[in-house]
Amino acid sequence: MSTRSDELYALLEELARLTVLDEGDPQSFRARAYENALMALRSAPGDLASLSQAELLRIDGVGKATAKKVREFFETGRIARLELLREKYPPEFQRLARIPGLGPKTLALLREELGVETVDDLRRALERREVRGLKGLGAKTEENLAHAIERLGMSGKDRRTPIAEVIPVATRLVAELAALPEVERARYCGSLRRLSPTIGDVDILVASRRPGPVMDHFRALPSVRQAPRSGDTRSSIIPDRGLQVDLRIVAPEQFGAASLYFTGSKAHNIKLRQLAIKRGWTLNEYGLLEAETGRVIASETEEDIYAALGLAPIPAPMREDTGEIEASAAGELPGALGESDLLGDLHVHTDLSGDGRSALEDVIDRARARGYAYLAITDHGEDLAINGVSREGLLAQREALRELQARHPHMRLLHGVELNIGPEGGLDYDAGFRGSFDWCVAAVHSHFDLDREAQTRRILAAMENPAVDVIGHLTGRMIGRRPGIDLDVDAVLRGAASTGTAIEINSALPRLDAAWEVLRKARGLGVTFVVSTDAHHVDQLDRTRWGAMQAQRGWVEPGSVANTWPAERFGQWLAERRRS
Ligand code: DGT
Ligand code: CA
Ligand code: CA
Repeated sequence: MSTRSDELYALLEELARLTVLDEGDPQSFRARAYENALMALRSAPGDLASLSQAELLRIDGVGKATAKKVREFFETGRIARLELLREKYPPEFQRLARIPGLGPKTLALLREELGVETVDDLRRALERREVRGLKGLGAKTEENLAHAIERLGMSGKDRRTPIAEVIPVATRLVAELAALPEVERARYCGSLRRLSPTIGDVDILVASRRPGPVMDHFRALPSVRQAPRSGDTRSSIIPDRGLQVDLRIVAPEQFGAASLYFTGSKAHNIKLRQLAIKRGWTLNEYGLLEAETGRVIASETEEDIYAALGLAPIPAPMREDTGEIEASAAGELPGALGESDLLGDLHVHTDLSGDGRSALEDVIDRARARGYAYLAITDHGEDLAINGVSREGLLAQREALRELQARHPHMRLLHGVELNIGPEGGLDYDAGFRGSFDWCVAAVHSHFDLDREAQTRRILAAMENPAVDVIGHLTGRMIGRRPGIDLDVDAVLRGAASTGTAIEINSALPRLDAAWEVLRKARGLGVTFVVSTDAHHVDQLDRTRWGAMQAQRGWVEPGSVANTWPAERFGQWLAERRRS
């Protein structure tokens, strides 16, 4: 996929989002049209840039308004309508739309009546109890909004952006920089590279011998079109969504030292520097140096620097100073799960689910192209409103899957389902039908506000159900948007170990669930994990890299991840846990 197309997709997504805001209607017909067109464009073959408006219109799902904008983008590099909307709804204002319970209509009302432009404005209006005076809003709304703002940590200078919103922007910037002739290497560092769930700002590092031209190019890049905020340093630029980007440019031989420094975390760096000082060295963004003479001991790669300090290389997601340096020195660092260690995907939707977008055959082809030895298709159980699938629907899918199995002798196809865990731990369908699946994910999709005791009971009940093989996205959190259910994590982990139920590491960036702190607590308890994508579109089968990094961040041993096991061993494990 070309970077140009990726940029177009990002702009169309933004256009849909801002159209909802502009029309004050979450069901906006025009926004839906952009979204549908986006989906169609993503799966259209060939180079979009070469298509005329008429040819674009021939793609099923692409209407005239979108076709025009696609042409406009490829001809001028911009979409005027989007720029208009961006002006009307600055990033600060857009952040307001992320507050749960604050729909576009209310937002428009707050802006008109109270001049609310930012989250801080809203917080002040809430404190002054001005919101309850508005039409249709009461004291209860005030309370809910205040609670939501506090819970999301959105207010003030320490507000953070969910990683899912930052990765696409940062990836695009890095690709654009890497394509410049003066640039030898480019990567993002900071909390983003450590897979922190929320991001303060983006730190991009470039290796180049000609920093001047690189900085000029950077400013001229399409996604960095907006002017730098006044008073900022040379390197701070705000592309979109109010994100700040720090660009640092170093000489190629310093790339390792600079990567280490700007990846952090700060606490990790400080510990490393202490190790250096003990040896009479200094460590900074330019290298590991002899303190007296300034002689360079190591600087080109991170591995060189770790080695000189007597350490095994530490994967970026682990660098939080939670014992990783000590473990590395003692040779006790957990193995680092790699994307390529995953031999199958065990949580995948097709368009049979209301929210699935890809056909069964396409999903299977893509999984095979990834070289998988096994794949579980897990569409939603019927209890899920709108998106769930009836028993008949699933039985028909089972037939289709059996036929496809004959065409794919080298990949074992499991017919699975994603069951919904009810408030008391009940599940969809009846025991007989549940037991007829090869693989059952069970996950929470409702009742997020029960207390800890009830939530814990509910999960434990699901784990004890003989049909359930794995608990999907353990808490149901959507990072920065919805907190997960409150759980007694220790009890849940013990339950997983004693029942042999696996815990999913969900690779979707908005989820990254179970959280890394939970994974860390599981160490040594004998819990089995699976790393799954929860894909709703074939492209999302590729997000295993985030799941693998999340496993690293949680110190999960690759050997305890069931979908690293060869098909035979995986099959044995499944058969055994089903028997007992
Ligand atoms: P963020 O942006 O709040 O999500 O978190 P980070 O970790 O990206 O922090 P940021 O952007 O302030 O700094 C990027 C990296 O630069 C950080 O992870 C470590 C390094 N760094 C920043 N300030 C210091 C410092 O005072 N001392 C040391 N040793 N390293 C620092
Ligand atoms: Ca940062
Ligand atoms: Ca920074």
